[in-house]
Amino acid sequence: MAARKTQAKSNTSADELKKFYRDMLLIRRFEEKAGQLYGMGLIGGFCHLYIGQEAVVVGLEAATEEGDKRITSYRDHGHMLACGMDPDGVMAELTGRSGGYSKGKGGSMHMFSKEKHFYGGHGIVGAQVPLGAGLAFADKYQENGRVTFAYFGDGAANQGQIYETFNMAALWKLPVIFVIENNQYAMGTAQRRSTSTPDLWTRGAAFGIPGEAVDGMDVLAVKAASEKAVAHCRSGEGPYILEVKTYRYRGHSMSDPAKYRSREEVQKMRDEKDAIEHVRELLLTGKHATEEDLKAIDKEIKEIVNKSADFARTSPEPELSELWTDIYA
Ligand SMILES: Cc1ncc(C[n+]2csc(CCOP(=O)(O)OP(=O)(O)O)c2C)c(N)n1
Ligand SMILES: [Mg+2]
Repeated sequence: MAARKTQAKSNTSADELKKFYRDMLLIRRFEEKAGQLYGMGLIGGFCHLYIGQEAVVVGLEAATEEGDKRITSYRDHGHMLACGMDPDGVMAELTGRSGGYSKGKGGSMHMFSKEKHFYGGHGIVGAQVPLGAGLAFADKYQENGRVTFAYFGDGAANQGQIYETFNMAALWKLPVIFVIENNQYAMGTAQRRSTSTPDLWTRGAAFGIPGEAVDGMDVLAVKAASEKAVAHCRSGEGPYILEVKTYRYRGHSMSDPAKYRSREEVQKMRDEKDAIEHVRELLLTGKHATEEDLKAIDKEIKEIVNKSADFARTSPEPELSELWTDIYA
């Protein structure tokens, strides 16, 4: 990895750094495996990988408490793993098997876990944002002190429904953190080609919603920003916007020919900004872990991911009788 300022910040411990390394690596290896299964024809439909963006969700989750909620777009496998959903159930949903979180009937973009307070997985760009405000409305109504994380992309940030939601969330002081995962592209459209201002976090100004931008390739910076945003929401001050600057290494989805950016651009991010390498370096240079310790974590993750792939291949397809269950009619 090329030179990068890697000073350990004081708001972490060796154990937490190791947990960040482990949690981010789980997402990366899981997604690499999903990409392989897709290539083998075992996953059908759309499949949007989260590789490169791991520090966003892992850093944000570090400030959550039991009962806090999360809702996101179709680029959702990382969010599921980061909030503690079972890799077996997620992978089996990708392969459309009965052991999946939606019994194999939802696929990559439509998984939920009531237990982990994960409200999807939404294929319609931006649709999850007003739903996220609705979750926060319920929490405010019940006065339970919970916070909702509503994630969306830089492309979604240009939609009208986002601003209708900002208005209501600010008016009613809803405990919702709007997380803009700015990975610089909306499908093949670079942010500079679609967006009038580069700083998306300032978009709340018209509604009196505070916010900030954060380096989404630095998990410690994301965690610190998340703590601040959560404290703001829990104290009853209303919504907060976090624009997390990140980058996706893979195509928009598995069927993206990636003609809109150069290989060099992607390689430069991988070499200079990779979030997992960053934490690895902090662990080693700070002598919080040895190469052997990290190898043990790598092995553990590989086993978890291989097991999930085996489960996803061997779990049976849904019974025909399932065609008529779990549907609104
Ligand atoms: C309402 C709607 N319009 C268009 C699409 C097609 N579409 C799917 S993803 C996407 C780009 C969204 O980009 P961004 O919000 O930056 O999220 P990212 O994919 O980068 O995570 C588009 C236009 C859609 N799914 N829904
Ligand atoms: Mg984007």
